Amino acid sequence: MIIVYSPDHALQEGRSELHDGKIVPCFESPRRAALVLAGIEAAGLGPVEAPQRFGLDPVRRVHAADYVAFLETAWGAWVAEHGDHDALPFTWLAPDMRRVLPDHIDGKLGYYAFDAGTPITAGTFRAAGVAADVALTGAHRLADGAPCAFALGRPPGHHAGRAHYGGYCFFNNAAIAAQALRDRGAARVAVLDVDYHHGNGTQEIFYDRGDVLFVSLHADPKQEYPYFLGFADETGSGAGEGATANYPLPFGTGWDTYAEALDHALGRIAAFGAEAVVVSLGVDAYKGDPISRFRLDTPDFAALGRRLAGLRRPTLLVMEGGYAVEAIGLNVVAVLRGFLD
Ligand code: SP5
Ligand code: ZN
Repeated sequence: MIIVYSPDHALQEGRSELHDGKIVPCFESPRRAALVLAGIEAAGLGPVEAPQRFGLDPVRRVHAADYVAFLETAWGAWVAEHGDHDALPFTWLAPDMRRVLPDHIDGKLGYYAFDAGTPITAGTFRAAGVAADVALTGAHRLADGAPCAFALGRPPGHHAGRAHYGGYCFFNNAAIAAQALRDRGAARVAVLDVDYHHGNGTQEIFYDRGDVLFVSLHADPKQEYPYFLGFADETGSGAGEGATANYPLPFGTGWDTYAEALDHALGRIAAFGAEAVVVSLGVDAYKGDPISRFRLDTPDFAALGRRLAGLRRPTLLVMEGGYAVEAIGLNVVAVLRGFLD
């Protein structure tokens, strides 16, 4: 399987995030991708290829131009105001307030962010651009005829919406790749999100579109982050009515419950007639994940990979979450091996 990877992901190295009322070291770290690559090399999977550069036009196919420009300039504005340490917002827009873009960087962070877990650093914009290039390279490989590819990038993407960031995500790599597949001629593309957290950004981006199906298995937002999207009654709007499907699952979900929902989700993708599938591949449903509460074990990830392959469609796997760093390589390799079986 083609693995797309660049070491430039390490340009995003946040220092800390707000977690359980404390400032703690970031869970989303460069070690994650390095350990996944090490696992892939140890398993003899490959070839590992560098991404091509696509620039920002394909990013702006799913993100607002003002949002992209904000990310490009935020670090400089932050340093000028506060000095050379990570930028985090401390206040946000409540629904009854006015959505007017502030001039001050602190207000801008609150305008575009939705959590205090996603630091902007000196390298954030470049790293996010490389992560988009990694996903885009995989998408173009599929469009050129490859049956599958794995986009091993970070920062992750599925929480990033058209004009907001959060959940360790800045550019929505999976959405950018899905749009690129559409632009390369796939009439219908499905995004299957198996990260433990709901892919609120991806859902928002495609919510009113009938050409991209979004299907997500995740912890019930009544109990878990991101809390404010991902309920079962969200099914799309307008031309996208029926092209969103959410499977919220309870804390403690293990493979049996998960597999039942997964089979249902895969049935939706087959019925939709997807010509290509983008998988938002988080492995944070793992039983040992430090911030998650599902119970999948490493062999279950192999079973997940086998089921994904059972769709028998061109498939791009895009790295999302997974924070049990000691197991992240094994879990991702299990998915890839299961897929290739
Ligand atoms: C890409 C991705 O997986 N992003 C996840 C972002 C989650 N950030 C907030 C996590 C809050 C977890 N709270 C769990 C409490 C455990 N004591
Ligand atoms: Zn996640």
